[in-house]
Amino acid sequence: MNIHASASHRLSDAEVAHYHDQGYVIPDWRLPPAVLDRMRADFEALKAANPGVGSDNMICPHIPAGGVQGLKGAGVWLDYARIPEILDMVEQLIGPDIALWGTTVFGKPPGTGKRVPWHQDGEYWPIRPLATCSAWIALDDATPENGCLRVIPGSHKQQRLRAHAQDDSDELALNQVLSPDEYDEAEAVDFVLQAGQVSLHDVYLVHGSEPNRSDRRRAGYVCRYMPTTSHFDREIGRALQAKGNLVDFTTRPLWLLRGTDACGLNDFRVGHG
Ligand SMILES: O=C(O)CCC(=O)C(=O)O
Repeated sequence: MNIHASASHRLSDAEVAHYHDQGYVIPDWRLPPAVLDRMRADFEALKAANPGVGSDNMICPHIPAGGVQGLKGAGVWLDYARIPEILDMVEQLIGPDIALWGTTVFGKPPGTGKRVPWHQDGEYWPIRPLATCSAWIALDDATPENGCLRVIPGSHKQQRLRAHAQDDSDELALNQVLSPDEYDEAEAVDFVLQAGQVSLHDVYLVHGSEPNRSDRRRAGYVCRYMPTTSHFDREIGRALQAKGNLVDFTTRPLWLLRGTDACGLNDFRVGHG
């Protein structure tokens, strides 16, 4: 599917400054309604194709041939990760050399959708130096009632990974949990989004989300974009897995979406066969 091949969009200077200062931005842009409808239908198809995988955390739907969790994905999710307006905005934030290295649908079902514990993404990822901009696309309206994303503004600034502990309990959608003395929940900001809106956040930003206690679904599709000045280091991935990270990064395919491999260390062949 060719989504808006010729479209482009630029963040304002104020939006770029907000991202760098606060660690996130909710741009003044939204998905065209037809693309949103299509994405919602593709989410239904993804769930139907994967009855054994809970929809709270469906990892790498963009990899058609069995991603993590044995997920049967579909190429259309890669098309969504290539939406030019989103890449334009990401380019303003992380530069012109961009690799896609991951995607996830966090599709919290009504009533039972799980908590995403407070965490920093960098705790989970084998990228050095740590860098990634995550684009979280709302498939549904997201509010505090259905468990919207919550962040601690400015918590990315020290570029420091804070203390996390592992918790494999079933009520959590992720298992690395930030120590409560590492943040002040009173500072949290809710990302209230309408379906089709997007938020962009930095790899060091402290964030999480509450369970979905409402009768409305809260699904988001997040795409992870890395500047290729960083290295997606599969050996670090192996070490993270040995420490309890549930995801295998050793065979994860990377896609170079813009520019070149600036650090020269990234392997774009692994996992594509
Ligand atoms: O969708 C959520 O509630 C959590 C998303 C998240 O942690 C992320 O995109 O990094």
